Amino acid sequence: MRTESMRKAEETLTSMCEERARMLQEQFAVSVNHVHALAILVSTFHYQKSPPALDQETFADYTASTAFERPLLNGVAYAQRIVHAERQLFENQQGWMIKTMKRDPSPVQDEYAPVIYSQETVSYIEALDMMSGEEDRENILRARATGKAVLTRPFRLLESNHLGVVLTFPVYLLDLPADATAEERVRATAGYLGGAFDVESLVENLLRQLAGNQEIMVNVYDVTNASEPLIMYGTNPPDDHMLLSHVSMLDFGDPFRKHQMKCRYREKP
Ligand code: WA2
Repeated sequence: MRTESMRKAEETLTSMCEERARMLQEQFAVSVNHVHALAILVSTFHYQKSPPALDQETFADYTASTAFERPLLNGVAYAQRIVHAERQLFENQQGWMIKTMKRDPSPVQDEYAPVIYSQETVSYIEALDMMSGEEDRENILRARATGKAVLTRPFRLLESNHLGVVLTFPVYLLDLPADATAEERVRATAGYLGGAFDVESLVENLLRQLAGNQEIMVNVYDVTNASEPLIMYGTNPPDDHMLLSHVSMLDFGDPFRKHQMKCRYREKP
């Protein structure tokens, strides 16, 4: 029998979950929009000026003073596309060697994506070839072929080891028509502007501020593969079908990925 109090509990859970999903999606969206603007900044000041009117110090200053615009990102960086034939000259000019994400000198590859500009909060990825990590590499290839913002599946981020996802925007050497082919896009690729959503600590922070946080448990999943949901936030709860739960849809702006939020009461109401 559905009692009045159960109906009330359900209603409360639904509205708390919807509110959290809306807030998270909103903060995600403003962060993505600002990274988009940074990709345009690199295109404008690094590539449309000769010599480039951007350097590490300017990038670090600008990204530090606009960090409030990207509330869920632990930092942003720009990785330049370097093909093997350019590697020697590039390393001589930079005064450092391209390293793998495990911090070894990079072995020979067809091409690399070393970080040349970074926000100070992620300065540890400077000089690292972002194509040497599986998740980052997949993002880079998909971003440049589509011209769109793309997200990785949830994985453990460098340094913090927190669970998060990486966002990548492509930067091109020239203005491409909206209907440019993947091949044309790859050929025109200058590099990749992106950053990491530290979901484990920054989403925690966001949810902690909301009323009712003690009563409910929130999980976020990457459900791109419906039969194999990947946990993105929260501790995986025991599957107790006796507890009320509510699923709210999330749209993080990458049509290739599907996400959802699942909320439960910590105790039977
Ligand atoms: N940024 C920060 N921490 C990470 C990470 C990352 N990628 N990957 C793993 N841990 C410069 O797509 C280009 C940032 C990658 C952009």
